[in-house]
Amino acid sequence: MAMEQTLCIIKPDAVSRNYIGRINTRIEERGMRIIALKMLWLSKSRAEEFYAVHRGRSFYEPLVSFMSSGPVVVQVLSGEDAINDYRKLIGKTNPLKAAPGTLRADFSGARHSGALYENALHGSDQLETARAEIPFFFKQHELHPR
Ligand code: IDP
Ligand code: MG
Repeated sequence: MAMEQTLCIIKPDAVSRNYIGRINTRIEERGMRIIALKMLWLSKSRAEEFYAVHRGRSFYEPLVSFMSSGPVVVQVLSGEDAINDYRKLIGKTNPLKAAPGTLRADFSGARHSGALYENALHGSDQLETARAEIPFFFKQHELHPR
């Protein structure tokens, strides 16, 4: 398996409920390494840009409002097969259908609000996506592979 880097965002629902540490413990216990991280508050226009591929979908406007509703943690994870491995760890996009024990099943705001876009975590879906999403938030010198 190849060493890969992937972008993780801990979304406002999970940050506001104080789940940063619990989520990152699961990521580290899985064997992935956090090689860059920061907390920031996305503007509406930055959130629109990040999710531009979904423009026009019914959930786009509420998703962008949600993603700019409070601080997020953005981080780069590294590990063997990290892109797919991390997607497995977070579970299905619909957090109410994610398998028990996945991060989305355990930490999403949707469990309380029913809003499906509140699914706690973002993860790059493939290599090309990761290669575009990581520089959206980090400069090369901010990554610390180890
Ligand atoms: P992903 O985050 O699992 O890759 P995408 O299809 O790329 O899923 O969608 C991006 C984000 O948009 C999801 O994480 C979720 O927050 C939101 N989203 C996707 N599909 C729906 C939906 O059908 N209803 C509400 N929100 C959705
Ligand atoms: Mg996606």
